[in-house]
Amino acid sequence: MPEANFDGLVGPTHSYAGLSYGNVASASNQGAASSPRKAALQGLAKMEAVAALGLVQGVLPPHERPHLPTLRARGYEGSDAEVLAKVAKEDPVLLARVSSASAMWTANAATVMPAADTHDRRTHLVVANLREMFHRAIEPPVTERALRAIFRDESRFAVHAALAAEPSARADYGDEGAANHTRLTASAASGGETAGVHFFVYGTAPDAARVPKKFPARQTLAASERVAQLGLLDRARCVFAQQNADAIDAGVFHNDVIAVGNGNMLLCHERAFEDRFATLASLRNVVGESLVIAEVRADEVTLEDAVKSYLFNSQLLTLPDGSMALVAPCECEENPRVKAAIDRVIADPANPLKRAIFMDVRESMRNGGGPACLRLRVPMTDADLGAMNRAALVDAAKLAELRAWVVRHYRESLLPADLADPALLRESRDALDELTRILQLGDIYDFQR
Ligand code: SUG
Repeated sequence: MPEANFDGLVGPTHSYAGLSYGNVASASNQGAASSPRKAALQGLAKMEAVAALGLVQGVLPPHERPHLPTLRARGYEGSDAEVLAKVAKEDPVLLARVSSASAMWTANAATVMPAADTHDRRTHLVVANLREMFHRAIEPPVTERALRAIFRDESRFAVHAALAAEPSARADYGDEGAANHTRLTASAASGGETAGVHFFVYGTAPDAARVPKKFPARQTLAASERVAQLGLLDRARCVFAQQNADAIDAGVFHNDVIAVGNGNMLLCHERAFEDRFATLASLRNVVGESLVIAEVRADEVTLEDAVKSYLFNSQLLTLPDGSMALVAPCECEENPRVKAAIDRVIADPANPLKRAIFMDVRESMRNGGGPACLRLRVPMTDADLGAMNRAALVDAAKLAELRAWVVRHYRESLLPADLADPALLRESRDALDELTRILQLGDIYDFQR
């Protein structure tokens, strides 16, 4: 069975607040009007397109936003409406932070290590701590509850809490989840039956010769190593490599903005890794000679074009017939150099990639989130699939139900000033309360407890 993709449903407070330093799109769209409804519908259309390829598609819920418990923990008192009014006046950036719908980018929810690769033969999911950005560092507790509600059977799944985020000389754990992790196999098969190699890409380490000068390196080597250890992986089947520091400074804040791998194929930019030759050689060594590395040269696609088009944030998927498809943002089709690079890779018979599908996820893209950011991959076996909470999977009926739910609850348009509107808080809670019933998640939100 091929891997399953769990996409994040965009939340009702989706907005452009310029919260992510080092994320070029987020910074450049700060203050723009957003459309939560359009964003959520674009996400559902992508899920529908991937499901139509014959793949298993699931969904992860948005988080409760604005997150009042975070504001109360920081000393804001009174009714919910009073708290919102006070924080809007005193600290609008804090209000934007606790209102971000950033949990939609589920590539940052966790790192997934399937049963085929772990010593106890369970699938391990380590929730990402996302400690580098305040608005994302409040995600882990609810992400953990959602994952536990979906991957309930402890004889098959082990959900781990996020790594404790305090930096110390011994263990500096900055963890961004699957966005800095790729699982490769010796064939196109990427599902739970096939043994995999785990490729962890970090931005910084204590002995790194070069680190980014301008923007933060979010993933640390210590965190990647700890995740591999918690997942009970065989160290001989893990490769750790440093991300290119110049790429981070060009806006590549996660590795999945510059490289994507699936099965026996790695599609990457030539400036993805700090030590390009050693990194690719160790991957070839561990995965084996069947590994296909499709590199895109800087004279074909500049780092700037890679960041603007999000070419490498495409989903590289193995289809039921064993060939691969690339689900790319439509921005890639509109950039002639990027489109030519995709065509070149598809035309090369050595590559398993046979087709590209272009999707409009512009609402998410404006915050630096492409198709691959929006999904968490879970390689499963048929038995795993039978053991999970299947209400979190989507088929035509569930997609129709979710579309109707979005149209019922989501606003057409939102401005940063609207985040203080107590009606928005009520609308969001009503929507999420209903969603937990649709997805049979139980009471995962603070307002439900
Ligand atoms: O963490 N953007 C997200 C985008 C995450 C993309 N994920 C992956 N590459 N896997 C981030 O920077 C922007 C929110 C704002 O500015 O309003 C934001 O959080």
